[in-house]
Amino acid sequence: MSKKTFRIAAIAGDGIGKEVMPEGLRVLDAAARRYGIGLDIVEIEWASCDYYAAHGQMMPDDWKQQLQGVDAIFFGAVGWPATVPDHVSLWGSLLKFRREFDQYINLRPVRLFDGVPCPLAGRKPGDIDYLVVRENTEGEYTSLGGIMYEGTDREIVIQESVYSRHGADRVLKYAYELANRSRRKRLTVATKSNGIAISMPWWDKRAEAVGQDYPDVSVDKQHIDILSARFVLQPDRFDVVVASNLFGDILSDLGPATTGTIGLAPSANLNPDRKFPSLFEPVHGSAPDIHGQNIANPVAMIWSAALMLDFLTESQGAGRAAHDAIVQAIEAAIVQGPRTRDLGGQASTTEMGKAIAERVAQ
Ligand code: GGG
Repeated sequence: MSKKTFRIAAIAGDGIGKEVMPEGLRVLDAAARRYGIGLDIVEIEWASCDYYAAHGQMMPDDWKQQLQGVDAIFFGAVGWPATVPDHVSLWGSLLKFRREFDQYINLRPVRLFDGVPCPLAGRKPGDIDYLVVRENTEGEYTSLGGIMYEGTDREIVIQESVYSRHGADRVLKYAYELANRSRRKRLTVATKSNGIAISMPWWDKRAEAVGQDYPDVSVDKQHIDILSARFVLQPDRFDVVVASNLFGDILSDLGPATTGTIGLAPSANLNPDRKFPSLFEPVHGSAPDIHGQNIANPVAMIWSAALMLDFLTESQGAGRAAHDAIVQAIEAAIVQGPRTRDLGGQASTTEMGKAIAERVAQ
């Protein structure tokens, strides 16, 4: 039987996306060679604010056709607010991918690595190790609404949130499945059913209904405010956390911040049905403040590459081995160096990327 070659669209995007992408590709190449995984990388310039400056839109009209036959998208970062408003760049690229490719799961692992100074006093590796499952196609992220009496002192703005039973149930089911396979079998459901009095009690009810099929999973519904405080005060009580689009976005920046730096946090935007390509990207954005200096931490991009290989191979054989080797190489590089500045070192993005790639290749 001939070996499958995976076709990957590499989209660096904006800002530090262009600096961490080469390191992600370097490590992917090292892993593919070592484990005999066929990769065909297609580098794409659009889905960036540079493309917008030249064409007045983030992506070409035929972007979907151009991605035909692609197995996954490896994405850097989007946003360059000096030239394109953030909501225009986000809705014109990343959110289009998530919606049109029905990437309804945004899986964001949060983990404290050995060797990283933890901002939470007394916490050690193992104390912070959980998964945030963010609903990724609906919720608070909508363009439904409008402004009335604009520019007057009677100005009114309405912005709708949208939750469907189909959308909530499928992300809850995914989170229950993960919790059921986890060591602690614990699921935390982020909610705000005391204040957001229609959609959040409904979300709680869907969590109960879907949970009927998972009697071994213990479920804890927590309001988003206290849940955020507990991410800081009691991170060891979390295992799998499921949240709406906005709550999940906030939690998955807060969680990594408690593990030292958001520069470590990867994410997988998944279409678990595998009908469309999934997208793998660091949680961090384009960071215009540090762009162009070759100092950004490439780990989030590199860890996202590991998640991509794991997903593409359905956690089997060479893909699983490559995933594990990349994560081990990240851990070793963090402990032994070289480390980027956010980890207390002086290394450049390139030096850290090379150090991880060399370990993967060994
Ligand atoms: N690599 C992630 C990225 O570029 N994020 C930009 C951003 O603002 N994302 C918002 C979101 O994930 O909803």
